[in-house]
Amino acid sequence: MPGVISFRNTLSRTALGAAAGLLAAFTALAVAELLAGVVRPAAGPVTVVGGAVIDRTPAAVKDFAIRTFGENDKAVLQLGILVVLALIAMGLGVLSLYRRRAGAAGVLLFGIVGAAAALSRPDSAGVADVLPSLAGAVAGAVTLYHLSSRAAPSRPDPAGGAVDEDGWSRRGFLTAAAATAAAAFGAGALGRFLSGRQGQGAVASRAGLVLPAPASPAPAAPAGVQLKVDGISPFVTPNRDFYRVDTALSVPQVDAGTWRLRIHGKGVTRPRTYTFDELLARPLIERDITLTCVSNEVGGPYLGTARWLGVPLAELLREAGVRPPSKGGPADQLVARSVDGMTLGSPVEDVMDGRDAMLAVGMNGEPLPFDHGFPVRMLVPGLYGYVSACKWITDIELTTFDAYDPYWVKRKWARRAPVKTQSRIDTPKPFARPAAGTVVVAGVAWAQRRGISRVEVRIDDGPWRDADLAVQDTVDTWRQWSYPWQTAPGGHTITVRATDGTGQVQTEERARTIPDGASGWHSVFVTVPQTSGPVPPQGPVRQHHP
Ligand SMILES: Nc1nc2c(c(=O)[nH]1)N[C@H]1C(S)=C(S)[C@@H](COP(=O)(O)O)O[C@H]1N2
Ligand SMILES: [Mo]
Repeated sequence: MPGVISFRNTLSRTALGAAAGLLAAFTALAVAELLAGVVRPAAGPVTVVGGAVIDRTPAAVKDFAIRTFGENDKAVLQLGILVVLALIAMGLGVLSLYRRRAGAAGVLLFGIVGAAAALSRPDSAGVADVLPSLAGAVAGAVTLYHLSSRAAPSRPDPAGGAVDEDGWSRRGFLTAAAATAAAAFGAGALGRFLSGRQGQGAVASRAGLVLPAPASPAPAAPAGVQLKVDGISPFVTPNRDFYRVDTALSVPQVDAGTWRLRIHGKGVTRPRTYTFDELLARPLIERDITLTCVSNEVGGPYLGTARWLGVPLAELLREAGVRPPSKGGPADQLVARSVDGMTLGSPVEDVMDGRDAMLAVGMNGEPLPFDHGFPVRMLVPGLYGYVSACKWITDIELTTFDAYDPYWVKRKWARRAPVKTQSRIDTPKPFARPAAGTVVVAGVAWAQRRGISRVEVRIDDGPWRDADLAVQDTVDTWRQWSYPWQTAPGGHTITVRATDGTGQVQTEERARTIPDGASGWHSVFVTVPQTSGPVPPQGPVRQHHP
């Protein structure tokens, strides 16, 4: 009989069950997305579960993820969550063929896991955050219950479709499945649209922003800060190339018009809340500062230099009545909190010692990009980002290191983390085959607050030779260097080390990134071909094993 297939084959029955499970999961996600779009985009189930996974990932695994996937680590995590979810959903779908209630209950259980994840996030807004996961799970459970009734054996098809002798109806199942898929797709798309709309106010507030001119402009960077060497990192890192490190699975889209910054806590005699316009009305400073991530391995990419525009933070603190510990102030830790619940702690002494700690509103001549903390982020030259550079900042609390551990410190990173003296070879690249003759080795060195006074290069086990230094912009920026190397054929290891402005030579001692930043010398292995003439193009490497 056309349209009827006897699904006696357990395999195809299993496939139907798995399909029902997938559809139920899809429905659950779509409904959750829809509700998240209405209440809060950051409360979507994949976002909250991903966030909870990030919060709980041991530092070593997180380090591995950053090393392996770089800035795609979050995409990989989300994909991983979806794959795990799909596998479990298919399992529940098959289960529901035999035990329909158990299958549906399994889906509900997932909603509870999602809701718990949402509540555990540092930025949890309570009920609004558990709603998407719970409602999604109910929708998913109902879907699975009904779909499995279409697909399950020994039950006449209520829709009147053709039924085989086991009670299976392909048409009934397919119709229900198609309707479910269409409805879920619509709900999901609507949810995405609504989430997008929530960000529109933020996008408009950024697009309409005209940054005031600085009262204290950065001195024009001297021409000599940028060496003319191919392959060296540009002195100023363009915003689109600036590294990004944060725990935000969905980048906060903050409307500058409704944004507020509160300053309060120990020793704050005049607590105060600022609007964005109030900050912009103050005299702004503009400074070149190199920002460095504590997760940057020796030779790694997680640092960059920008021309930042912002409000001097020490002045705001002084106006609030804050005194540094050296002047008898009771608070030694400043805890910055972002709209997404991240907390970062900096020494009050450092913030108020005269360095250009700021609440930045501009980056390289434009408002902060959303990825880098729009509308306002903190920066403290000389400290790694995780103890200073709070993006999407909304609250500053004065407290003590004894009284409070911020996010990363709870996860075994150091309470205090000044930037270590480091240097990096940008060119040649590892395993390059530079043409014989003079090869220009070049890169950057940094020791924020102390500056760089010397860079040396060593070929193999030879003597250390002074590199040529570019002009130093400020002690808070990296410094370019280059070294003309007269090559000899063969394989060579190039090593670099820097000396900071206090005369301290960069340590050779290797340290891991955790707890307070990597140390050791960066080296690069290259092969100089025997031939002098033009170098033949390199084909793919032939392995000498199968
Ligand atoms: N809100 C928030 N701010 C944050 C972080 C974060 O995860 N959330 N990460 C910090 C870390 S570890 C670093 S290194 C810098 C990176 O700033 P960037 O992404 O603009 O380069 O931001 C800091 N500020
Ligand atoms: Mo970082």
